[in-house]
Amino acid sequence: MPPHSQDFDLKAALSGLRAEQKRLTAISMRDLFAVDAQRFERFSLKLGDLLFDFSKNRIDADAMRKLLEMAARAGVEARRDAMFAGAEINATEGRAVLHTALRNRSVRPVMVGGADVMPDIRRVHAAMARFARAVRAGNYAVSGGKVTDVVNIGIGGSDLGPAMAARALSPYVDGPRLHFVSNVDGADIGDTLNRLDLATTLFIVASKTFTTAETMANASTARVAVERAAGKAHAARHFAALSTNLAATAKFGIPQDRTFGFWDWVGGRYSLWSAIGLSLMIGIGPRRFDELLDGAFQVDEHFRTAPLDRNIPVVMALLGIWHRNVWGYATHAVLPYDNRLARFPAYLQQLDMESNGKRVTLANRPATIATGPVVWGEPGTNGQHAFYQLIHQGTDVVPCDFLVAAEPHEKLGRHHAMLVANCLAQSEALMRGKTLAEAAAELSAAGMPERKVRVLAPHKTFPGNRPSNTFLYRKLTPATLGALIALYEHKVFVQGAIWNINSFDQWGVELGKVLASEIEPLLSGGSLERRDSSTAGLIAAYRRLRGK
Ligand code: G6Q
Repeated sequence: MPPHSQDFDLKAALSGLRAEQKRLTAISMRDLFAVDAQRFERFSLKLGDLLFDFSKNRIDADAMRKLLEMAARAGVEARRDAMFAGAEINATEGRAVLHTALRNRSVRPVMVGGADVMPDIRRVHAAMARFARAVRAGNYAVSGGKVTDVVNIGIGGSDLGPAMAARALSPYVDGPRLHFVSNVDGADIGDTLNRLDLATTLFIVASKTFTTAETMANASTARVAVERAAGKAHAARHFAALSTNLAATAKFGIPQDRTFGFWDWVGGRYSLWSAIGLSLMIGIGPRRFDELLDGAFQVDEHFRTAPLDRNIPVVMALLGIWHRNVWGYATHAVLPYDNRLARFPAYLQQLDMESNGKRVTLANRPATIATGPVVWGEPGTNGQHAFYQLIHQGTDVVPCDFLVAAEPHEKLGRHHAMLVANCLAQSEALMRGKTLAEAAAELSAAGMPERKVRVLAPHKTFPGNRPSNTFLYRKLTPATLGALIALYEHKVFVQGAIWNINSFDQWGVELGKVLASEIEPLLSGGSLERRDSSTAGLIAAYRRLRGK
């Protein structure tokens, strides 16, 4: 990983930015718009059909210039180039980071350790496409005939991507029905098995390592159920595997021709583009899947080549750092006005929080400034009737990303116009707010006595100046989805580069896994001496409730 450029001092850069913040604290966003008729043009960027409006943030040209200087001095471009070139930028795991190679739609080779990885990528992609076509056409039959349902069994990066995308692209799903089982809670696999005809169901066991406890438990439960329904001899045909651990897939009994591999340089949360996308590919077909890759590739090319100030993921990242490190906002809301993007916030939650939830830098020292924010969100307009109260009037400021399509998939009267109007209204309300004087004037105009106006007006005041970005795209197609995901991937990358952290490991998930394997046998008995009194007390109470 190329280090931060020698002369780059993040703390000094942030303190320079704090001076800009101080200046901007005295200017409302209303004023920023009032004094600059070109503000929208100046603070928005386009990529194909996609418009990224970031004008409703508390920034101006001077602050933006300093942010861009920071990115340049931190060596973001060199790090980006190192990632695309297959350098071992995942330093703690000694791996390259090449999800971009999976959607490299050009003829450019991508070299890892002196070898071009593209032929292998194309080989697996072609095998996936052949299999997907055979399943969709009914040429790959299971014990009960044509496959009607596909269940992806995986968790984390081996679930969230295809599950989120299958929902986002449901208008394009014209193959078998898709289901996703991830949780080790038996309710997940139990409910899924109960509603399926197992004789016509294909299970795809998706696990990079093929050792993940939850996935292995769910896969074994599914196999027992299929063996019972279809007979041992026919059960194997109901399974396919997606993994880098081909020895383990063979041991599970999945033959090589139904095992689709990938590589250690594909991080779990970046793996939708690899074999992990097979369930989605079966659902929407290889051609639509390729469109997803095309959309991501378009963003990769943009990220690789656009100057920093025209580079959408770079600007997204810098605004995030502006909010997190300069203004001190700890969370970031993703609010899609696109109901099918219901799982997009959860997907981005993993992408961002697992990547940048780090407290040690690449210099192996504790991070002394805040890193990744808490990412959360729900689709609008539902959220408006739930948590937006806090976003508008709470004591914390929550920067928001709004996402909305110009064109719906449904032609249903006013629905889409209502949806879009609500989306735009929210960002306008957050930006403008309503002053005490305006609130009071409204109440007085409605005939409220002065004494009551004085009491009620503060409650009806909105501070405004609350930042948001808006993504407006033509329609939620596979290409649009691919582009949106890639934009956020690269945003997270740029932030990690500036914070000088490794965005591609996730050691923080390990400790809990180890403790769970210690605790599981204790649930049915044994000494609790080594546990703290809370954990011991909870285990004892559990045993009593279970009569153990
Ligand atoms: C993602 C993480 C994690 C991973 C799951 C599943 O970046 O590493 O979410 O994807 O733990 O791992 P397997 O694919 O190995 O089962």
